[in-house]
Amino acid sequence: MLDNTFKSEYDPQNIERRAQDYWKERHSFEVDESSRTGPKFYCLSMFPYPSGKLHMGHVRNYVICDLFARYHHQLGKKVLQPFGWDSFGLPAENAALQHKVPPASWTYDNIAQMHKTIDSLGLAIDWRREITTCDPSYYRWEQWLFLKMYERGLAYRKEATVNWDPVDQTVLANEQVIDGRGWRSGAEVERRKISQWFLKITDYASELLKDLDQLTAWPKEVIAMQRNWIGYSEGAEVYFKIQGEQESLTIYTTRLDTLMGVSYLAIAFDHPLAKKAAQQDPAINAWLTKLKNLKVAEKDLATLPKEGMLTPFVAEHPITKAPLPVLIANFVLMEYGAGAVMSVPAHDKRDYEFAKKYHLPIKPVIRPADADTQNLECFTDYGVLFNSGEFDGLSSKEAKIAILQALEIKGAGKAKQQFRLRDWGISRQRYWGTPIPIIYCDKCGAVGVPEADLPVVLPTKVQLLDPRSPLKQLPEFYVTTCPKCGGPAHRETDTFDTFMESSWYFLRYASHNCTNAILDYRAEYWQPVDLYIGGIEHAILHLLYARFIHKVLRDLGFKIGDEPFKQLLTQGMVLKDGAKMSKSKGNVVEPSELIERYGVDTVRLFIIFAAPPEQSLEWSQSGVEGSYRFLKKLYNFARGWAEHAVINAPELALNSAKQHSAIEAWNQLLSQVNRDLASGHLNTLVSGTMKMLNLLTSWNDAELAPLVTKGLKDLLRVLYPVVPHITHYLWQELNFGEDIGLAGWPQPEVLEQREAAITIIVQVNGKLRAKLMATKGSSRERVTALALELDTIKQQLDGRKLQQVIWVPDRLINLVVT
Ligand code: ANZ
Ligand code: ZN
Repeated sequence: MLDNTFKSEYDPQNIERRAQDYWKERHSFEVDESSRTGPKFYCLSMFPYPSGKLHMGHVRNYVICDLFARYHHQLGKKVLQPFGWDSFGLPAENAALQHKVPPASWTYDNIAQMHKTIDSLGLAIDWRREITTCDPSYYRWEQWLFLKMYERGLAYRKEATVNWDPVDQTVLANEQVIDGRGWRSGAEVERRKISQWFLKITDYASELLKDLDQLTAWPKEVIAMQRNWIGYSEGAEVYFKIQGEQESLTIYTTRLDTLMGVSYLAIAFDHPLAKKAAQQDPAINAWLTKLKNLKVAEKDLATLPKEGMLTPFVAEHPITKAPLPVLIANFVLMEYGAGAVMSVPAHDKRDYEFAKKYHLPIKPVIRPADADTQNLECFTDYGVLFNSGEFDGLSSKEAKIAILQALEIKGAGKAKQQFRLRDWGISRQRYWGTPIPIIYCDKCGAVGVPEADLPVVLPTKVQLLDPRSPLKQLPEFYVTTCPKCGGPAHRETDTFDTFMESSWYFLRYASHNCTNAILDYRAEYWQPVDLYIGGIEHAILHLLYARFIHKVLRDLGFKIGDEPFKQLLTQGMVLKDGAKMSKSKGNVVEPSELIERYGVDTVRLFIIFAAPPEQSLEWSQSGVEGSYRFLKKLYNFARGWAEHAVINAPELALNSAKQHSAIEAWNQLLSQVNRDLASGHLNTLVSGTMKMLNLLTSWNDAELAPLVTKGLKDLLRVLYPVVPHITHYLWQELNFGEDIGLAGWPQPEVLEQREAAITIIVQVNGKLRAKLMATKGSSRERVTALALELDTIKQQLDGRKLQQVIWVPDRLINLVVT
């Protein structure tokens, strides 16, 4: 009866090859919008950068995603799980310099290599939809999208600061600046202003904020990070008169309640008033020049010690008319609010430090509600006003309103909302990226490349000799004619920030082969992504940019909804000996080596079992071996069952108490694993299946044996999303069917309904002695017989005579004995 392919030993290599061949031959995971009924489920992991090697963090990401994809498929949904490569970016340029290979061939070689490892994972991916972002068929639509945004005023050019390496003569990305020096040349990095392209994400700031409320299935901390980054604040503008000046100085504050405690005003070093001060005072001029040429990377600016300088200007308090000094301070940012602040050292930490350093007055005006005065030198909470004249006694909340009214009457202020979010700078002075489709003409200015001329193809047969972008040295690329006037012109040689590619790839998977538009009805069908899985390091920028671009595409007329990702799962890191597993730490475990040795099912099982998906996973060799042992045990059990049991024997009617309690125990485990999966507790799902196998192993007598067939069918299906290969194989070998992936998901309710087992209390002389399980509606005789079979009742009745049976149907049986 045993098929000779059912090997005696667990042989993962053979099993996994067989399962993967089966899926490939049958195109099991290719999904079309019209095929198979049932709700859709779009399951996506963040696509990787093809650095060359797949690491354990990737594997964890894809295994978790694959588990959900297979599970939802079992639930009868139409599941889309695509894959692709985020293949533009700096590492390809660095590798090109180091190994003297063109970035394109380096990238495509890496993709081929990583493809192999991914294939061995046995993921349920629809490979027809594979996307490679450095392919012109992909980025042409990104260029199209940019041009649409340019037409609508959502893309514009302005001067912005970059990190300039004076030795390598090139702009550096922030990550290429190490301790203020160029990563390669070691030269001190300068800040330079050059003209760059920006996308107006600020136009969408309030919607990006408001729609966070829709994202109820995102981790709370990610929502908080997004909210902080957008940085909405409600405050007021106040206009301070400057003695002897026409124009007043506007400041932005969120603490109007502290107005009566202002002791000075502070302006940014690049504020127009600071420039004016510099014209009058050479010392100021010298200091500003120093600040301007400061050789620090953008990212280090915020960490500089706080410095300031007094200007000759004197401001007037709008209510008290008291004179206030105006200072230039390096912590005031020109880009935020009004580029100027009213400083209240008694209630703001930064103002306090600054006032101490420069011996400026400190005037407390807010006290805690439960104290007569302010006892801290710097009290930053809300409270009750004092020292504030007509506003004394008001709460901070009341005072904000009252002071605003007073200012409005004088024309000295108004309410103002503010976002911290800045427009998105997308120009990169790099080679390996999507060319920005713009042509510069002396007559017509910056002209968009006509749609018919797209894509602007990035030349790939290039040799990188130094870190400068070769595009700037390739006249065959940049010399062109103006699409408007036909005159001589040149192309933009900057490329897009690679966050551009990852801001819409999840839409393109659906419409992967659409040649006449960026998206089609299929993107509308699959949106939103039902479950998106990736690292927490993308909690802010990637997700924000993707949400933004999604909304832009919606506004271009695609019916894709307001938000791209319904549920977000941020997976934890993979650690080894407590440290992040990484090449630089030299503690990497190679996925491919492990897979060769144990098979991918073992790796999958370990990854799922070792930690809940959101938490970090500590690598453990003994854990891997434990997983292998479990699979071997499962295999041997199934094989033993096939040898000794009558497969497909009719399941016996459940008629013994023992069977009922076995079924009850089984149902409990099945309910538990169902709950675990629904709530994403994948590690306890696995421990549930381990208990299930133990239970099955214990059903080794004649009475329970008939239940094992059903149990094994359940167990294999529950394990299938975790270890799809071995379960696929056993399902076939046990003659349960062709394809376990199509056999559905075992729900405990189904079983409960069928058996409708209920608990009946067994009393002896009115005292509770036992409980038993019986089918609902069982007769008095049947329940009596079941009760008399119970060991505890047998002991109770030993030598006594049954006089009477009191019977409450479906609830209680009382055996009266003498
Ligand atoms: C007076 C004041 C008193 C402030 C006080 C705070 C506490 P958010 O919530 O982030 O919007 N500010 C305004 N513009 C600034 C700029 N360009 N650079 C640096 N700081 C600036 O913060 C708004 C607060 O940040 C404002 O409220 C202002 O200081 C400061 F007890 O005004 B506040
Ligand atoms: Zn022109």
